Amino acid sequence: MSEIIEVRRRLHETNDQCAAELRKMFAEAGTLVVELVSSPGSGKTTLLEMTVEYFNGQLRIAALLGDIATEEDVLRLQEVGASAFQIVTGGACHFDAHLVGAGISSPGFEMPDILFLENVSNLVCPASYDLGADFKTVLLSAPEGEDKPLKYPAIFSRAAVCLLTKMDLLSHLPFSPEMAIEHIARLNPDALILPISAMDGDGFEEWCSLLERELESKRSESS
Ligand SMILES: Nc1nc2c(ncn2[C@@H]2O[C@H](COP(=O)(O)OP(=O)(O)O)[C@@H](O)[C@H]2O)c(=O)[nH]1
Ligand SMILES: [Mg+2]
Repeated sequence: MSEIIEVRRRLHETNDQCAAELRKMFAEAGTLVVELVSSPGSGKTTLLEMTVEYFNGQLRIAALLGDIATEEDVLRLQEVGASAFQIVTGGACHFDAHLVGAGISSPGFEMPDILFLENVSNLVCPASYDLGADFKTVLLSAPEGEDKPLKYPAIFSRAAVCLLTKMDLLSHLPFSPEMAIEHIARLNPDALILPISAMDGDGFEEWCSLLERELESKRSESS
């Protein structure tokens, strides 16, 4: 048992060293790095598609997309004009910093203004890994239920931004955004919680303004 704990500790240490190197590289390049975490189907790729469309070429946006298999999401993002790279994890349920390092070494990758890391879809493992990002954003969609922050507290405690997605479905579901917000705020009083809908665009202006502010503040800090 103590050997397993020792191996885990060493794995996390090498991950954290790699994440620190990535963070330094991103700061030098003036690149804002945002990690997206959620269950499958909560709307991560849709959020990215709409974010790219919102900025309409004014900012250079790239994404590393994690899936166990397929390149479906890369094609979706390339279609809207983003620079997108697949990280097929070959069965692993999360990114680690080394995979992000490999992703940004892909042929054709150029440091963008904003780099999104769409992690492999689940609310468990991605909570434990530092990827060198500026912050984690967790998405909770209305069909998943407002109890998920209580069941998966680590990711909701560590994410600086929580997006409540698919708000256009509220009239069809018993989901209570107020209760979801209460659960998240109890775990993470500093989290910024934003209800959004990709169907009618609600919340996207706030989301994109937040990205612009964070990019500006990162660049003024590192200059
Ligand atoms: N009604 C509704 N559907 C959405 C919304 N956002 C995403 N979807 C749909 O949810 C499904 C999964 O979205 P996707 O972005 O692929 O989720 P991901 O697995 O987290 O990347 C797709 O069919 C989307 O069209 C939303 O705000 N409202
Ligand atoms: Mg996706």
